[in-house]
Amino acid sequence: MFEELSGRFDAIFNKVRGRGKLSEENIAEAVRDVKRALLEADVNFKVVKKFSASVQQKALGAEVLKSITPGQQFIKLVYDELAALMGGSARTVKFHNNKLNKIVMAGLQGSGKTTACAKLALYFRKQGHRPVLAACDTYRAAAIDQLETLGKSLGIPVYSDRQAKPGKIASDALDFAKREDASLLIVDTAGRLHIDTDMMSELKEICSLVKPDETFFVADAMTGQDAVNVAAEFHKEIAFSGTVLSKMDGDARGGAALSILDVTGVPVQFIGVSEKPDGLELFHPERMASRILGMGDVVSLVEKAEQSVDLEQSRKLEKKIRKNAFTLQDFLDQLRQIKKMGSLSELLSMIPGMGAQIKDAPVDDDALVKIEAIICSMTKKERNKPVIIDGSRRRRIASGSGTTVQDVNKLLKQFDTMKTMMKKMNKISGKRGQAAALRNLSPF
Ligand SMILES: Nc1nc2c(ncn2[C@@H]2O[C@H](COP(=O)(O)OP(=O)(O)O)[C@@H](O)[C@H]2O)c(=O)[nH]1
Ligand SMILES: [Mg+2]
Repeated sequence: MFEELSGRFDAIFNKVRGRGKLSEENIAEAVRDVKRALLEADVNFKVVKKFSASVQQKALGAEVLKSITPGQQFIKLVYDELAALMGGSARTVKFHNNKLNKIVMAGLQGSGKTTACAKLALYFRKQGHRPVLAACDTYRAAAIDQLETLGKSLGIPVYSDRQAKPGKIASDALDFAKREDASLLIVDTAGRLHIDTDMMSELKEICSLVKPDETFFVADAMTGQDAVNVAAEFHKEIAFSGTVLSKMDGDARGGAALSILDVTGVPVQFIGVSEKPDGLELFHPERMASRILGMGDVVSLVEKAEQSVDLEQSRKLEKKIRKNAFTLQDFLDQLRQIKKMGSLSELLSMIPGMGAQIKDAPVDDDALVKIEAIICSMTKKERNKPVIIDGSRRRRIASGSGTTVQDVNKLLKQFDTMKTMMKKMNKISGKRGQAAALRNLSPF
């Protein structure tokens, strides 16, 4: 996400970080660089102008110029402004209890509305809601099938009527939701390739019948400024309450995410990060700002780790390390824990300071697959007692895992080094040593 913009900020910050003092000229230069970086990331020019004026004015204030760490202060300032530009803290949807909550989706064709319907239904079901979906896109026949298929795969009821007009479907869907004892109705609507009056009057009619608690505008992040312009047009016609920015997993440059709130006055609430129904995340402006600025996304990383790592297993592992009883099987288990957390490169990009480094030295997620394959081709005995793995066993393991003897050698050597390191750490001992050993456990 936003690698290019991150790279630009990294360079700008490196320049200011190194200085003991910042002159007014230094600040002016840094602000100019920030401006250029944002424009290149396709941020709306009015937004850029306002943003850089504000940064410049604040940077010339006492905190930055007189600070003993002016570079850091400048970075902090840009971070604060960037987070504020995207809306500060995350905004969650407020639901009513004991009442049917309603969401209407709006946006151009292909922006990701239908996908977002399924994603939101799944997201809110995880929070204890009972969602149902309504297929009000009668403009394209396949759209109804698409929603029905998604609903079926997730076990979420979908209301459709291939003969009726969108308005009728919407009002019938309200009854359907009541019959199903749903707590949430999400209404999919038809988009068009461009804004047109048909689409808008259809939407307005649906909204007047459904009386949604939230109207979400779905914008394709890949389309940058276009998405922002369309959002502004839509907002004039139907005042939507939140934005879902889809396709943030693609090579979106950041323009939409950074401009849409300022231009429409409505914050981004969710981002789409994959085509799959679970590819939806709550949008956290502060975390996004620190990610863009290469400050890492430590909070997200910790949350992700907490979700995936089995605490019981970690404790057992710690014990084994202390007793020098760490085996290749443990190594494999550890590797799988890491994989559960996502791809290695994705994880590394969330670690502060890592963003720029991994861009130059791409982390090879395939290497992990290889290691996994090699260990899987070993017998239980070999995994627990790698010293028995002689030449002929190495050849067998290599051919069994589709790797080479060199690969097997390399892994065994790495494992050996790791064990030696653990032993050393244990000698230093104490909690600190163990923690360090655990941290160094990863094979990279
Ligand atoms: N990579 C990616 N693809 C998405 C995302 N959201 C939607 N898509 C894809 O974008 C295309 C259009 O989505 P769709 O929901 O049918 O758009 P609609 O016309 O607005 O209903 C489909 O191929 C989706 O799989 C996303 O967050 N990431
Ligand atoms: Mg659709």
